[in-house]
Amino acid sequence: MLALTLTGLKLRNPLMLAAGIMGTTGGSLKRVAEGGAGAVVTKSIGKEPRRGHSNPSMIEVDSGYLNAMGLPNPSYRDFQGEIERAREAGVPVIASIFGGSTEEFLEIAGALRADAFELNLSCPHACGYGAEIGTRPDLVEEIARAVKSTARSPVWVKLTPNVTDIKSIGLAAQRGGADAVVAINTVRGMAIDIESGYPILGNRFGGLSGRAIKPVAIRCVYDLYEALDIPVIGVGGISDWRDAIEFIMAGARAVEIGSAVGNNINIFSDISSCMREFLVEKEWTLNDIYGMAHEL
Ligand code: RRO
Repeated sequence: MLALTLTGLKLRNPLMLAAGIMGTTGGSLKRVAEGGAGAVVTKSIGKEPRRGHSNPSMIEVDSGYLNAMGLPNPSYRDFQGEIERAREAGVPVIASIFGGSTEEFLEIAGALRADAFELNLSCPHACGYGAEIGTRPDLVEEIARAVKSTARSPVWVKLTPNVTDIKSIGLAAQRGGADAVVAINTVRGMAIDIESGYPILGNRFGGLSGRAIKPVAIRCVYDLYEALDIPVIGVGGISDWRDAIEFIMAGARAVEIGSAVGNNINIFSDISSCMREFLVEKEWTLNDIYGMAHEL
């Protein structure tokens, strides 16, 4: 009852692990898949190994987390084995990839094999990467087009909410041939230690995730659903089954869950059983609730 086909991938349910959480090793991705996820997305992988920003790189704040991990990753050259191990769980494995140029994206997408690619054009705090590229529609279109023209797997583009008009970026991804957009990455933020007067994060600034950003994400998904023809994948602050339903009603074909996995690794099976019960009680299908909030 929750199964769907998303950009050609068969998912047993619309609940996926978001990039950045438990996504660095095949073992942890596999464990999340065994906890009921319909698909899993890896930590963002780049061309060269990176240690990331200095600590503290993740802190808890009111209703969420602030992170400035700084794209730590082992490089795509050392990552295929992790994807293969994750695939043992039998669900699609999506490689989140980042680059500083079209050529870098092409190099990585050309070398890695995954069930889909999620292009990270939205990390809010990495010089030369992520949102520095993803706030420019011309570059988003160019990168989406280049990767799509060579990749053997579907191409998703993950969008930043830190723009005036997310629809214009989503439309650029669609023009470039992206198969789906993913909304949203973290919201720019920072915290200051009042005893010392210093910013707390090693990088000073970071990205806010968790419950606090859900209304921002819902609005982005709602707007993108109206503007685009390709599917929108919703992410941002999902903590329980009601949140997942809300995203689908806003227009998300599927959702990704990140911060909340830290508190409950079996959140995917918990949410899917509650979603099933809700749909049965209401006599609705997944399709019935998809975009329901637009049917006014
Ligand atoms: O690694 C990070 O610091 C990071 C990434 Br790649 C991202 O896309 N979003 C985020 O909040 N942190």
